[in-house]
Amino acid sequence: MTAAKVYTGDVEYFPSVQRIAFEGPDSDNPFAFKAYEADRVVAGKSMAEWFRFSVCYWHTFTAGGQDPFGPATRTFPWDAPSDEMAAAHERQDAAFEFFTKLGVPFYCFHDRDIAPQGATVLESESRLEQMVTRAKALQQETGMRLLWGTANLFGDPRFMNGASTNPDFTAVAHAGAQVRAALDATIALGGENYVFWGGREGYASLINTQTHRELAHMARFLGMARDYGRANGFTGTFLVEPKPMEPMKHQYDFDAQTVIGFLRHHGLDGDFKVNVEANHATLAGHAFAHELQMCTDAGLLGSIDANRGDPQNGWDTDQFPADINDALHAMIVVMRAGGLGRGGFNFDAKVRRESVEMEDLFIGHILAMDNFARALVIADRIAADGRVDDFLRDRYATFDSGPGAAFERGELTLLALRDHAVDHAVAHTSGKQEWLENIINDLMFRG
Ligand code: XUL
Ligand code: CO
Repeated sequence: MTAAKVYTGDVEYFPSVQRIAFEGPDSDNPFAFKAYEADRVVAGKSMAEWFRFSVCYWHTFTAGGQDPFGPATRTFPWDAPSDEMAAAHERQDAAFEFFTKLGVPFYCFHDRDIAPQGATVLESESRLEQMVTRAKALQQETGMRLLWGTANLFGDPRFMNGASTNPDFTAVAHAGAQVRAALDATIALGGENYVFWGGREGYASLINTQTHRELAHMARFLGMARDYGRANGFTGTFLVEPKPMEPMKHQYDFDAQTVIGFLRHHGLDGDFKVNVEANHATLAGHAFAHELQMCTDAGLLGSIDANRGDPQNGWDTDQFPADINDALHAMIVVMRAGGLGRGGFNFDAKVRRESVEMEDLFIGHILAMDNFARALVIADRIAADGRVDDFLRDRYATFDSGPGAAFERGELTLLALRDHAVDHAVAHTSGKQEWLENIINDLMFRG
């Protein structure tokens, strides 16, 4: 599933790092996997198949650590050429070297990550086409695949008031032009999914916003993108990525349940699913696993942006996912769902601004891949042990037969509920959370 050999272009950008191999739990080599073993079969599927890991272009190859208080702290050698397109070629070579050395099967990009915006719509389209032609050749040479493409509809000042929800129709048209080109790119590269993250789709103040119109425009826009994609051969899944705030105060795609309701209300749920990002869950006041569970229940779990927030910081820190407990609870849900289908685990994550060595980019991804691999193994151990699943099943046993089952089938009236209550007292049954939590902690360290 991963590239057969390491790719290097004219220049080798990461000469100190070779292909990352699995060396097992006793290894102290920072450039080796301790837990992620691509071919190891867990619960009927290889680790590579469970995860379909993906590297994102933006945090790893375009953003060097700039924040509102200071510039980039990492200087990328591929940014050296003064010609923007020459730099884009070098960045693409460096990206494919990184992907193939890390041994992931997938990558993701925004249009502007791989091709710098031109002075006009036409120039932007032609630049993207050039970079897609190059990407196609590199994918063919390495076996790398595209997990998803997307359009950056939040960076350019023309989108400061929104993209598909902009109060100015011409801005909506510019968003449409970008999505058209990004869909063409995704189709040409065999992308498995196409993502909409509505960073500017929201508002700062009701005093200048007609929310009902903006929401209707967003639904219309998504439907137009769906129709264009389907008419032009896109067979993958469209994904909406929820986030409650940042950059806008109120974002329309607040959380998974909001997006699920929106997709169903507008009849988009046959083509669209949800891309759940861990840090966005934190910002919405939810656990990562909660968001995954809501999507699973709705049959709309599409893909995952695997990262983490910070419990003390209220913004999108996009850290590499290092928390085993968080990953474990996510994997329990993903395993029960049977996996992500055409989705994958995309590392929408960045190394800290202070992590300035080029090698740190590898170390961040190795940390995350090992963390999820351990979580998968522990989730499987919990399933095999059976006590948690047995408890969960028994807890709802009153709905499995008799009047509880009739209630679920819709055969009882409110009066029938009342009659049952007259004859029965409620049993005082323990929820056993502490017992279950200790089973999980125990199984985490066994084996
Ligand atoms: C921003 C974010 C985006 C999307 C793609 O918070 O997560 O990078 O994943 O636009
Ligand atoms: Co994301």
